[in-house]
Amino acid sequence: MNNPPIEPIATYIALGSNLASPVSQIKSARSAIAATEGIIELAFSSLYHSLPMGPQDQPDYINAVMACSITLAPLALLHCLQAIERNHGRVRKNERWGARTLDLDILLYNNQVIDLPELTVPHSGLCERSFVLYPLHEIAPDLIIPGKGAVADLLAHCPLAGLQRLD
Ligand code: A4P
Ligand code: MG
Repeated sequence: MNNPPIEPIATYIALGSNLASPVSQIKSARSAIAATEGIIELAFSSLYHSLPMGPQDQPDYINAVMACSITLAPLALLHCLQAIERNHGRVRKNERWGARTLDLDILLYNNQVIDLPELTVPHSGLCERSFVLYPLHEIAPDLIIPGKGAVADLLAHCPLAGLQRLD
């Protein structure tokens, strides 16, 4: 039997890349996400240049955040995003926070708190990463993060750490 249709849900997706023409990777990923059945783009932040978090012997990153309206269940969304990562040459290695052509993280799924082996929402790093908070605040200045507070308050306590907004 088919699953019942899901009412449109607001979701926020973080995009990051530091290999193989990062700006092109992010733009291409945006198009791929927006072209996915069950996903409608609502807003897209500026691109941001950021210094690597984690191992320092890797290139700088380009980051952005996208707001979407979706009719996909949380794990279905995760699997769509992982397929887009693979299509962009993402190879998963054992190194934590290592270089990658494309990383797509689900930041928020409406106001739901999800704690599954495969999926944690809100994303665990959301509140302390300038390369996530600043683009998120740019497109959703009044957003409240479930269990964490207002994105504007989180941002006020988050150093830029070298983050630069690109034109
Ligand atoms: N997973 C759990 N919750 C989520 C979620 N909300 N969204 C699971 C997406 N995936 C989620 O992720 C590992 C597993 O997390 C997945 O299998 C999924 O089931 P991954 O993408 O394979 O590995 P990862 O990204 O290396 O791990 P991690 O810990 O998620 O890394 P982050 O937090 O994504 O950080 N520096 C700058 N400047 N900019 C960056 O974008 N990114 C990273 C990666 C490191 N340094 C960076 C940046
Ligand atoms: Mg990831």
